[in-house]
Amino acid sequence: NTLIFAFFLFAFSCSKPKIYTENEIQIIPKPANIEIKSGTFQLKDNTKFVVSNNEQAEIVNVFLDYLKQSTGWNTEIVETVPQKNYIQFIEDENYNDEAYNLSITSNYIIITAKGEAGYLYGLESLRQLLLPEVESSNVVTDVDWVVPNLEIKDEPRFKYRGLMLDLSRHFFGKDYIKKTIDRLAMHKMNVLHLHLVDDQGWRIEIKKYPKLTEIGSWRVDQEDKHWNARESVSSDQKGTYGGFLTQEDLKEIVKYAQSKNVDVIPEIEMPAHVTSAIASYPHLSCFGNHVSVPSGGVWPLTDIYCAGKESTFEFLENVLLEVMDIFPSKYIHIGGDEATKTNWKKCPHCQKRLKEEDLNNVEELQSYFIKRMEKFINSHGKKLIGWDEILEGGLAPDATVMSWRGVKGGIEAAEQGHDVIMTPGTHCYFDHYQGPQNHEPLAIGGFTPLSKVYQFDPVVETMNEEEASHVLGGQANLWAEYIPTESHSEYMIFPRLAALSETLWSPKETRNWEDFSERIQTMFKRYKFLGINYAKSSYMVTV
Ligand code: TNX
Repeated sequence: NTLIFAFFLFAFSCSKPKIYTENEIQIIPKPANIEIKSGTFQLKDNTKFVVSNNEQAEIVNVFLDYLKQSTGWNTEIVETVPQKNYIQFIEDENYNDEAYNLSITSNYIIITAKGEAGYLYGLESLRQLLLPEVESSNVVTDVDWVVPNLEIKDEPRFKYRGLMLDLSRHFFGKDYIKKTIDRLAMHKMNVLHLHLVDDQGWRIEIKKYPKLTEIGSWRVDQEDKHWNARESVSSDQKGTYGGFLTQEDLKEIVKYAQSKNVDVIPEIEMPAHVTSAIASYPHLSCFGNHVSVPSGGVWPLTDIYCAGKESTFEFLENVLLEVMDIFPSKYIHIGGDEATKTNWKKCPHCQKRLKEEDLNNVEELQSYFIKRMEKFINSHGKKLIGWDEILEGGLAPDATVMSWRGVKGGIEAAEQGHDVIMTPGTHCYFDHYQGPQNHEPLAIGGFTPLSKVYQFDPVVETMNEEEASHVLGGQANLWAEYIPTESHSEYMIFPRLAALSETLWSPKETRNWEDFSERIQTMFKRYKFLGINYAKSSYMVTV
């Protein structure tokens, strides 16, 4: 009798559809709204993907290439809805740009969105409902490709969700950048800011000025242990460490990024952090002294572009023309940070400019510089972004401010009615330490573990509604002085990018550290399958 009873109990529990609990849904960033239903959908080798336009087909094709790696399936894309077991894409103009709806029933999955971004994010969520084995680059057998029935309604809290890679202090090539774009999309991040110019290397081919990459992209040594202790090398030594991206490389990167809803924003630094440019073309500085591309840090930054000579502006406009031709982004970042203006005070050209323009001091001269560049950039239909130093001496009329010295620059810019991207060093600098310092690779300083990043909020409490509406979002910056290799770069980015993605995507009310720190465990498994050298230490220490 007991046996019969046990049998019935067993049969009953088998026939009862499984209901997932909320903590079994481990998507990062956490979706705005999840409603779990009973039952599951089984993904199989004959599951059909149903599309009704090219946009949908393109996004699905990329997903199927990825899915094939772990499943080995040759999944079909069709245009007519089959009887059962299909994943259908539906276009709905009423959705916001990046919003999507993911509806899973035992018979079908429907992803509804306005366009590519929404379809992509719907699929990224579906991906994270599947077991981490789906990230494997080899076919895995014995995996139940099953997902819970549910309804996800999701859209981002902020429209700007970025990561900056510094390609100057150490050079990172095309393949690594494309890999990073994949990982940004996986976390529903949508901006890659490329820091292409700095003292230690010019990293973008400019056809009109070939010396920028013949000379400016190369420096002497590649020993990186004592960044600040090193001296500049003499100008007759030819550099061996470095590299640059050709215009073809960059166009390829941009195109790839577009397929993943990632906007690539180029940064062409000015007027400081440009020793590499001055090493290539000495006349760009006030006194035309010959300098070489430094291997270590340069401080103070006195060798900067001359703000008096017309030839400086002619050079920069020609550079920007080529840059704007490569990058379709509506934004051009012109840097603007950390200019020491001692040369401007002594330079006859700059003094003449001050008089002519009726300026009171060199801060106003920097403001003149940036405003002039903004006019040029605007006249080509683009918008200017600059680091928060561009506030000094008066902000250019339509500039977007990237606030890095804390949030105060951002607050000030928002008060003046300007758009703001928050990247405060306290929470968003991924070059900082993230675990116990004795056990971590050498870093620039600071302490920004996972939990600290998770506490980030781009909107400051004191802001009123109008000011808050100017906060476009936030960004992590990975300055690369101490980061010589790709695996080290990954180590600094992951898992902190996961925390950042949630602070920028998910509604503030859904944010919960305990819950996140459980979901991140599954993300670690995904990172492992993807071969990402993530930092386990980042999670060990909480602040
Ligand atoms: C300041 S953040 C800089 C960078 C350095 C960074 C190191 C900013 C706009 N400028 O040039 O790499 O600190 O954390």
